[in-house]
Amino acid sequence: MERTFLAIKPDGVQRGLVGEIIRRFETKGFTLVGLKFLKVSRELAEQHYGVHRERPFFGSLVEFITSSPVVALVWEGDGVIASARKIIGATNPLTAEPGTIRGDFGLNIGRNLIHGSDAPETAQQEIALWFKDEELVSWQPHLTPWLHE
Ligand code: DAT
Ligand code: MG
Repeated sequence: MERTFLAIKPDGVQRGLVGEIIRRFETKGFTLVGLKFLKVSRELAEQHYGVHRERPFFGSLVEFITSSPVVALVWEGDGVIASARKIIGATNPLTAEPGTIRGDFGLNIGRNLIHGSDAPETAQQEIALWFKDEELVSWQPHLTPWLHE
């Protein structure tokens, strides 16, 4: 079953949007399999955003993500990686569609509330980077027959 990694960034936590953001994935019908609340170390931040190391915004991105706690999440479901990206919206909240998390709650590309894995390979890498195997919970929601034919 497909899994993706999401993180509610420091701005989402500070603005009291943790419940609202989690609610969107819960009510869509995806299954929560991992959740933790943590202050991100510089090492973890630099690994997580390693692909952006050469970009001009890398320093401020690492500063921001380590500045205040985040909520790390793993969600499971058919097509969850692409669907979560749609629920999150475009990288720049100003141009993100209304109805998406970034479109509804954000203004600025450096304060875009939530991270979501962009492909199966990055999802796998990010889940392994942020969670130990034993921190992920496989379970069968009783709602399944009401969500899937
Ligand atoms: P996304 O988070 O939509 O996957 P990304 O992987 O291209 O976007 O970039 C990672 C984060 O870096 C993004 O959420 C916000 C920040 N970022 C990206 N492009 C930026 C830019 N041009 N200026 C400032 N921050 C930027
Ligand atoms: Mg990305």
